[in-house]
Amino acid sequence: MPEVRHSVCALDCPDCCSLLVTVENERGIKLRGNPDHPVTRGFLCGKVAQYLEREYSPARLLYPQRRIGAKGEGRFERITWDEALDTIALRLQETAAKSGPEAVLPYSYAGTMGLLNFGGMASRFFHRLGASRLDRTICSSAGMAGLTEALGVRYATEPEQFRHAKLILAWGANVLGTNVHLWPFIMEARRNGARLYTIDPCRNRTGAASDRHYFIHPGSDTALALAIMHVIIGENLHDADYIERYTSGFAGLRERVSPWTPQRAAGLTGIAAEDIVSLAREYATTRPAAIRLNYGVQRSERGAMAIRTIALLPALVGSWKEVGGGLQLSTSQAFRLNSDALERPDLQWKSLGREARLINMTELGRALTEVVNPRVEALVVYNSNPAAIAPDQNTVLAGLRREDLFTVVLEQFQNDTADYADILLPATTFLEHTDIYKAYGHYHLQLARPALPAPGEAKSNVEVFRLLAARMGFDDSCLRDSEDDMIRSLLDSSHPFLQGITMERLEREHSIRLNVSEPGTPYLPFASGGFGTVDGKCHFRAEELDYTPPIESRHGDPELRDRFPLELISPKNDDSMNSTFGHRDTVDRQTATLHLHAEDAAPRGIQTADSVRVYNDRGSCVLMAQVDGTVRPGVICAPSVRWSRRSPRKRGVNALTSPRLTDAGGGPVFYSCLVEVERIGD
Ligand SMILES: Nc1nc2c(c(=O)[nH]1)N[C@H]1C(S)=C(S)[C@@H](COP(=O)(O)OP(=O)(O)OC[C@H]3O[C@@H](n4cnc5c(=O)[nH]c(N)nc54)[C@H](O)[C@@H]3O)O[C@H]1N2
Ligand SMILES: Nc1nc2c(c(=O)[nH]1)N[C@H]1C(S)=C(S)[C@@H](COP(=O)(O)OP(=O)(O)OC[C@H]3O[C@@H](n4cnc5c(=O)[nH]c(N)nc54)[C@H](O)[C@@H]3O)O[C@H]1N2
Ligand code: SF4
Ligand SMILES: [Mo]
Repeated sequence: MPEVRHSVCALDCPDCCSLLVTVENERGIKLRGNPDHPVTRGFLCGKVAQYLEREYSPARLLYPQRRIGAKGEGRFERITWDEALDTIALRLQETAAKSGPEAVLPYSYAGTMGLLNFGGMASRFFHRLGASRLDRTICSSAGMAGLTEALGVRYATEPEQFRHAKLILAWGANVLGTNVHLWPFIMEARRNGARLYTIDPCRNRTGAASDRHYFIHPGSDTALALAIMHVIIGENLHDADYIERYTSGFAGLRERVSPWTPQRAAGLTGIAAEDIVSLAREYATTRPAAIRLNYGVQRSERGAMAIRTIALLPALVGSWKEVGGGLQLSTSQAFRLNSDALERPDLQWKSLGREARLINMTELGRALTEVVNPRVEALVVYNSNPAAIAPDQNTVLAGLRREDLFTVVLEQFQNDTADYADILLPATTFLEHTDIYKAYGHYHLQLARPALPAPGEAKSNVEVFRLLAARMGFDDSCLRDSEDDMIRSLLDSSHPFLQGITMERLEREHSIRLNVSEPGTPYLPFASGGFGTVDGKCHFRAEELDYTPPIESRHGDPELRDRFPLELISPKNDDSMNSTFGHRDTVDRQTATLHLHAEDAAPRGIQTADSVRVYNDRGSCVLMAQVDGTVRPGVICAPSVRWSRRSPRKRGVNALTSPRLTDAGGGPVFYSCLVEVERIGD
């Protein structure tokens, strides 16, 4: 008889879905969204609805392997776990003895969001070793910095409350593609008369399904937000009462935004002045109005400032006090788990007597080719595919090719990074191991037990680092902890949001809403102040607000713009999860596409289905042109991220992206990228 087991989708997605897996003879035969979960509500996105294809793909890595070809070539031979672990332990010990443990760099991101496998046992292991620490900036650090500047604490409107909004702004947020479980709440609001507007350089499915789509030039959102404030304050549409009670610095804000006329912003953003005026009026006068701000906005050179400025808007119009108002970027900070107990940063003192050096993951290329004292000599990659997803790919690959670099990769599939491994270890999927999940798009904490057996000899990250710790002779008891021990250490927190949430309850209920408000009542984080500042007020600090166009943009460096006149963005592909589904042919085709406008295509002799070479001073890649209305003239869009190993000349879109960092947070600037495009001859 088939049995239904609970699980949680571990992909790097705000929705963090509750899953039901139907299992027969220990084989998964059906995967669906849990109908009883308040956000999942019984459905899954298209990519994970088919996850059993990935689970049982013949391309899954099943055994430890050793590289026998050249780095990047992808030729390997099977070895035993004992051999693999001995080789790794010996190399890490030798490296640490010769050059110091900071010559070892762990590289990981959110291939799984499960906290134990994201960084639990691995963090303990690398802290105990005294390895370099990784600054995990690749996705959201600029946005987090900007949001913290604006609000002091990163709390957000609950997805469940969007159903009460009358106006929803999807601002750099492809809801249908990357956050589809918000969509039913938006549809419910629209059935009750709400309007949905999108602000995006790309008219994707979400833009097409909106009541209005505002094409904005990449990296110009701060100018738009300042002009919206100009109109709101100039026309006296702000919420004087909310401002008086719960904010500070309003007089300065009024002064700061006075030169930010809609006309001025129109030139910078490409949005007509009268549209900016009407958008501002509607935003201030439609009650309640909610903003879904996503991370697209902060992948540009001054992305932190953009997030910060936009995030001040709800305080200006008082929409934080309304059910269905406010703003959501991320909910994750509300999960006040005891991460120090899980990750044990204190172990660094045992190994090094201090904190280890910090290496910014966005600068991996530089870290592998330029950083010294010590040089990175061993790289351990898990939950990430840096050969495809990191910016400035040519430098990253030059680093990965170094013969003196020892690279270990824990992976489920033979992807770009796996091709560069010296030792390649087979990893379990989230359906096969225990983990605990916070979300970044809702407030429900979830536990998952293995729903399916691991195939071949695949092991979880937790298990691999536990085994390695033993091999290295580390005798700290926390390095022998079970998954349940680790979960209990995480739950050991006195924060009121976690009160009453225990392992036993999680086991029984699978998903538990944080105690952010009384059960059944909406959570309004800033209805009456409560900002993360000393006085609980939202500080406008207007003198710090400012807009400068990205260097790599149409209003940026003129010399660069003359040579590379097109602004390239490479946002998420609807059917992808970064590079995770790169083995699928449909995904490969979608991410081989370059959308461009007819006005840019015609003078270059480019037509739909032509092969084109996209290039700048950093590199080039080959894509297939699609001339359509997705973008405006001057902007081109390549849905991402394709596997380079499947791409012509083994280079993907990140061969073009810049190694610059954002204005705050040290994040990548994927969407501030000037290029030129040419048709490849027949
Ligand atoms: N289907 C799918 N879902 C995903 C992912 C995926 O790869 N595929 N990835 C997951 C991950 S890692 C993350 S971080 C989230 C991210 O989720 P999102 O932040 O929603 O995704 P992005 O595609 O990065 O950016 C969102 C939108 O911002 C737009 N954009 C780009 N530059 C600008 C700009 O300067 N201004 C404005 N206003 N908009 C801009 C893009 O065109 C895009 O439509 O999604 C997660 N979910
Ligand atoms: N041009 C461009 N580049 C981008 C972006 C963009 O929008 N444009 N987006 C950026 C963003 S927002 C992000 S978050 C990064 C994401 O970049 P990555 O964090 O590298 O994410 P993925 O490409 O999804 O790769 C995750 C890998 O983890 C593996 N994995 C999954 N679960 C486990 C596990 O339990 N154990 C182990 N060992 N492995 C596991 C998967 O098989 C997969 O290969 O990409 C960034 N790169
Ligand atoms: S990727 Fe996102 S929407 Fe899809 S199943 Fe996972 S959590 Fe849900
Ligand atoms: Mo991300």
